[in-house]
Amino acid sequence: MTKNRILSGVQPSGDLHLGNYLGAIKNFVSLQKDYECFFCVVDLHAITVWQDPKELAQKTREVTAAFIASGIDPNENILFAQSQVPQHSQLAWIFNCVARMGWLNRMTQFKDKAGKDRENVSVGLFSYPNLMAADILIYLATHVPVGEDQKQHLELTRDIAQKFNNDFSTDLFPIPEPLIFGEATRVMSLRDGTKKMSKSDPSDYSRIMLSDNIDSIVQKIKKAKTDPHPLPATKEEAEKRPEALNLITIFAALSDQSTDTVLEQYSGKEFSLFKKDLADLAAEKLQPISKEVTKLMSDQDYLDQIMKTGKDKAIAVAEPVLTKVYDIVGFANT
Ligand code: AQP
Repeated sequence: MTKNRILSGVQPSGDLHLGNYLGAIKNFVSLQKDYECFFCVVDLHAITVWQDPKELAQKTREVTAAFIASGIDPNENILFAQSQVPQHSQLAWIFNCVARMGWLNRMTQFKDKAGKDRENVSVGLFSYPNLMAADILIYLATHVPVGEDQKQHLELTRDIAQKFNNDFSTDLFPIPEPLIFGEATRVMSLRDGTKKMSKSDPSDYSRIMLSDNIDSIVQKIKKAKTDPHPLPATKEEAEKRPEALNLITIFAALSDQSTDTVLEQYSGKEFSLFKKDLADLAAEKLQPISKEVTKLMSDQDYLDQIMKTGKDKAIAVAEPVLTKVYDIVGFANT
């Protein structure tokens, strides 16, 4: 039986944080055995906001290194940079003509990122979900592991696939399923339990980076916002305390336990004790990844070779799909 196919991506727009790891990369690692996987460093998405050209290629290598350091096997999976496979952008243009303005106007991530500066943000930031749909559908991917924040974009991908299939009376595109799982599908800021942990938060103390050393991890967790009460007894109780819930779910995800099991262990205990254990756990899990990233980054030829092989394999799959799409749309084949 052929395996179902996964596509997922991570932007090289800044250093990776615990949200990227627990919401996405850790799940990629656990899925790689059961799926044919395409993992992509989405540099075209990254430039929807300004990226320093002197740093972008290096950051792309860093994300590739983080994939490998986290446990993704570069020989069994296809790792590549999005910009190097032109079929993504070619299909995205067609999807720009399939998706409706009204659909994109509903995207909450655009509203959050553009904020009050809507007139001044790039057109790419607005049409980003169409490119994401192309990233997925150019490989006819059936499943997409993402964090909770990408759920709405994936629904849009499904709408685009469906509309394309209907408009052109075809069944070319599968309707891809999101894979959103684990105890930390939406890791929140350490400074504000109602805001997503993100690369662009101005406060360094809002997030734990994969590259943080032990001291930074300890300091950030120590300073993480909590409330004056001891740890709650149940998940329902924790849900009323967003900062507490965030730290508990991070602990659960890092230790591969359920939130309920963590609560059984720590219910009624002080946060000072819990935070110490959480810092130890985070350091134990993240330090090996960070060390491996540093090691891999010292061998750029190796990383470039992985991405080159990945690019060739990706193009071999994407090219015939694009040819079919061009035929279906009716472009002259000259
Ligand atoms: N806080 C999060 N919790 C769980 N999952 C998360 N992801 C991102 N943040 C969290 C997941 O990580 C994958 C890659 O995300 P991305 O590179 O597209 O980054 P992003 O969503 O743009 O991340 P940031 O950090 O929030 O960047 P900015 O600050 O630029 O917006 C995705 O699967 C995503 O769901």
